[in-house]
Amino acid sequence: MAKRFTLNGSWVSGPTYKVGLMLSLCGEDFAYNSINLRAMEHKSDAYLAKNRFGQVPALEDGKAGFSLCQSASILEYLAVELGKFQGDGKLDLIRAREWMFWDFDRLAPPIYRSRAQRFGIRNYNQSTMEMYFADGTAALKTLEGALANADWLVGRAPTIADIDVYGAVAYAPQAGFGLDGYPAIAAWMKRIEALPGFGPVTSLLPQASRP
Ligand SMILES: N[C@@H](CCC(=O)N[C@@H](CS)C(=O)NCC(=O)O)C(=O)O
Repeated sequence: MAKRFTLNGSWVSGPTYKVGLMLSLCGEDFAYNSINLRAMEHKSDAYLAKNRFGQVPALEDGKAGFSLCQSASILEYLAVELGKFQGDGKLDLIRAREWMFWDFDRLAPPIYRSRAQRFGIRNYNQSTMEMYFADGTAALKTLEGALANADWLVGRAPTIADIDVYGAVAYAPQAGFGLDGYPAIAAWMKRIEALPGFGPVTSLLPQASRP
């Protein structure tokens, strides 16, 4: 049977992982289109019709007949549409947005970019790398403080804020940020990893398209 959702993305992409993780935690089987970034498939006219910004991921909703881009927006759409991980009421969703905006302002860029450097995808100079290390460390300290006395980022249950932020922190070791000095983050990650449907960054996303 045709799947409702098709995720367009790359298995090495953190933002694609966030959406794959959300679908998986929601128990939603999804089709997957592998977008070849090296071949610039994400800049083709066909792909730009799905994501005007020419980035992965893009989520197609076959039932609604449209595509969405920006992982945080996609997470919020899925939460509302599927009635999962949206917290308890409107304010929780707004609070979740606070974390998701913060993530792509403070946390994800230093982690993703440091990782890209380590994988040879980028070639930043030393002072830029030092800046990313300082920025990433400051963001991890902020997160550690928030989780010191709370199981979840918003309210008393996991929300899209946790899924979104996890999708950045999970790449920290690959990016050269050790997590040993962050016990609250480590405990929170274990709580997320224990949720039904969880899959790790190394194996959740298919490496090839899947109908
Ligand atoms: N804020 C976007 C970021 C997406 C993003 O940075 N995607 C990267 C791959 S991880 C990409 O498509 N890069 C190619 C490009 O920007 O041209 C989101 O959360 O969806």
